[in-house]
Amino acid sequence: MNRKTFIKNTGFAVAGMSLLPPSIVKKKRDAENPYAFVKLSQSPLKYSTQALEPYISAQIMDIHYHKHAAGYLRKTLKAIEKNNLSQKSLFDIITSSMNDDDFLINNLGGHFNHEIFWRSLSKDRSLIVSETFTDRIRSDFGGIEKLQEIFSEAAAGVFGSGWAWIGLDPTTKKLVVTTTPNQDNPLMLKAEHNVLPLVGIDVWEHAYYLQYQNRRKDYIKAYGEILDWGFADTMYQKITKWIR
Ligand code: MN3
Repeated sequence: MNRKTFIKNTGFAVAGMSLLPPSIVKKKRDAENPYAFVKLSQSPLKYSTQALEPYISAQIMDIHYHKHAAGYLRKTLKAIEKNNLSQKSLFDIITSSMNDDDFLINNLGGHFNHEIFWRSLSKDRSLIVSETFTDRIRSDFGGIEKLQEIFSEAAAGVFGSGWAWIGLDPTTKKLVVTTTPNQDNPLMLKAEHNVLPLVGIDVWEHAYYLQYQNRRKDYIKAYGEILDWGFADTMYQKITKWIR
């Protein structure tokens, strides 16, 4: 879908499109925003850095969370200050043109992506998902195994550094698998396919190289073992409710 349709259908540029005063619409929107958990801080991990072994080593988790992701946040804070954006929500910034500032795009993208990534992982992952989500997956992909297969193939096919995502297309209301290069997020206007991401896999080498070296496919397989479908379901429910 093109940018204008995306903005129109998702209500991101909602002022003037509602009978309610924009301030109230905005408040309602913000309160229910499925990405409200992304703040200008790192959320604590809901598991220890060792908890995902043997799938992802404690060393990787430690460096990834405390060094790489922390660095994206630190630089995001800098970029937000430089661009006078502290009054805006991170969601509003990431879905705007972001002043075409590459430093801001790369680092806010990095922060945003990792906040989703940590939540998508769990050692005690839930494989039980709601009927509505199961039906959606079955209708769009034929089943959860098939979805996981397509998602894994997309992740393996990312050239260089980037991400693969399972997202909801706000126009068709269907689930799609898409990829983004670098630290781009499918919410960004520049994304090839604008979708609302449920979960994403980080295929930067820093996410796996210390343990898997060049065996990206083994890392993707391991990720599949700790992907929390319960979280994907929660995001699906929040997103569908929000864009209704
Ligand atoms: Mn990373």
